[in-house]
Amino acid sequence: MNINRQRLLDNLQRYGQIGQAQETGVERIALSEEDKTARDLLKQQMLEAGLVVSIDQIGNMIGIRQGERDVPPVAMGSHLDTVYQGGRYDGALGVLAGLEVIQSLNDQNISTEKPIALINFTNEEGVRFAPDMMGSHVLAHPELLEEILESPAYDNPEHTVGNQLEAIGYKGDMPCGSLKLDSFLELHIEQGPTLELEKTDIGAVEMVQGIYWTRYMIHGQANHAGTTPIRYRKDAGYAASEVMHYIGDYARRADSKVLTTVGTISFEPNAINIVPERAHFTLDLRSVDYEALKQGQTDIDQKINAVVLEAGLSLEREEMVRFAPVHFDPSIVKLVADGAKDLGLSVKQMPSGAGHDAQMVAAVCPAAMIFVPSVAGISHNVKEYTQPDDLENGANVLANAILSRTGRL
Ligand code: HGY
Ligand code: MN
Ligand code: MN
Repeated sequence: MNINRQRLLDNLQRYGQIGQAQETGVERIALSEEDKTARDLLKQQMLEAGLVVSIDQIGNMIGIRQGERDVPPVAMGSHLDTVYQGGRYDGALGVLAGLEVIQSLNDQNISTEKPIALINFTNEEGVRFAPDMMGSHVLAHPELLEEILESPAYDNPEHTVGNQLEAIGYKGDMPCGSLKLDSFLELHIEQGPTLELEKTDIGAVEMVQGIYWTRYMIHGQANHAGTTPIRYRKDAGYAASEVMHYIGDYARRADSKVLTTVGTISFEPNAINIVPERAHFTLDLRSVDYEALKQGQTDIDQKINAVVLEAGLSLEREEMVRFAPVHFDPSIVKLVADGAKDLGLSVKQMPSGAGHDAQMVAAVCPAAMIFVPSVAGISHNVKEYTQPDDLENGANVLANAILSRTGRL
């Protein structure tokens, strides 16, 4: 089965204008007005495609296309929320290609034995509320719902996941995890350089690396920049810069198996002539190797404690995310790889550097991912781009994998 290329491209273009950032980017932060606008459009399109639409308690949007048998659906989907100044394909491709598969099945009057589910997961990016992959995480672990509904926005503790879901009208009543799934497939841009460099059409993703997110606050003492001799200073800013350098060097060692990123840092009171009293920063630590991930966290925490102790400062530390590496179901990975080959496409089995909803859903059903190339490997950037042929290829691989999993009538 082939999807309708132009309809998919037009829809990506349409969603790209919801929260448009600069020329080609998108800023559609989870539970924002822009997220609501995109959700409302998706709901309308799901209903027009004949899906039965439900919203669960964490705001996941689930559209079901009935099958001939009343059994768990084969699911596909991703996320419509983005990072700040993000791209138009990260997440949206997986949701809109899934919608396109449904629309194409309808156009071609294809019925399936098993039902099909299309899911838009809440807050995959985690740039406003922790944890990331939030909606898929709670779908897999419903016992976390109450705690995560209380999760405060980084920039405004008055805003919680719960009250912001209510504010946009997507705090649903479907119990999280109540829908059992047969399997799950997520189409996503690679967000890295591998497929383009190796001139390969499709990535059959075998695993997702582990992700640890930690937030730190170093406490010093505000003081006058001109009158305070160095030996009297309790300079939180200087300590933070020493730690940041260690963190950066840690990933740059020749034998390093981890990636480290300090993506946010801020000082208080943050004035040119005041020795910083407090330094806030975050650590994003990733590895395909679970032992290296845990060792990296231990080493970096030891260094931070030593620097803080040595400087007579104090430290606050909060573990935001602890996700172990996830390996996908080999039979679903094979479905992707074989499907790509059947379409005459080149395919590479590979890991994912980025976190994805599929890594959460894999806890409750067999799951895997389909990657398409990112131009210059750029993502989480307004210049994120994927060629139309690659978008179409990815959607066709998704369509055929779903069809073969559902059993075409
Ligand atoms: O952080 C990640 O890897 C994903 O984009 N949420
Ligand atoms: Mn994504
Ligand atoms: Mn992302």
